[in-house]
Amino acid sequence: MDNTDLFICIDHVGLAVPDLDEAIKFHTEVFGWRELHREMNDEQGVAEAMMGTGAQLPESAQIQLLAPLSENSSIGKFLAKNGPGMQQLCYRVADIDAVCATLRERGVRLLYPEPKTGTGGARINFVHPKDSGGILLELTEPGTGEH
Ligand code: MC0
Repeated sequence: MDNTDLFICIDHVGLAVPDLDEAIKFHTEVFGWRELHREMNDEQGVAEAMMGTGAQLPESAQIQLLAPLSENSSIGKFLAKNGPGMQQLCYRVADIDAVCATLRERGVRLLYPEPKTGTGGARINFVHPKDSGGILLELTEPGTGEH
């Protein structure tokens, strides 16, 4: 893979929230976001909702509301340390295996040796915040069920 076009676009920004239902209510009623998709991801320890604007993808922006399933989960620990707020930035990729291989060649640490399952059956991995300028960077290759 050459220097250009590792990423397609920003897929979503993930917000850590203590309570998913309350966060969905707030973001729909106050900010006019629409709920596109909701699921539980036991492996990631989250209950999550993908929220969009009225536009169709790729114009639609997306935010992902992430509530912890336990205090020991990534979101549980993030909330305990930082309180609610922006937890991750997620880039969409076409071929996550190729992008991860390129990033590893460039000395970037990926959190998982192989991609795991994310929202809507996506294949996901994360760049450690220490290797991405202090931001937890998620990479997602969308599945067929993603909105
Ligand atoms: C930790 N750090 C962060 C951070 N989390 N920096 C920026 N953004 C974050 N979200 C920093 C800490 O401040 C600390 O820096 C250092 O990283 C180590 O943090 P820690 O608190 O000691 O470590 P842990 O145990 O909390 O682990 C952090 C780590 C973890 C990123 C490895 O959160 C993780 O594995 N995340 C990936 C999985 C995940 O986030 N899943 C939930 C979303 P200092 O300077 O103090 O040393 S699931 C999802 O997103 C799926 C459903 C999807 O989109 O499809």
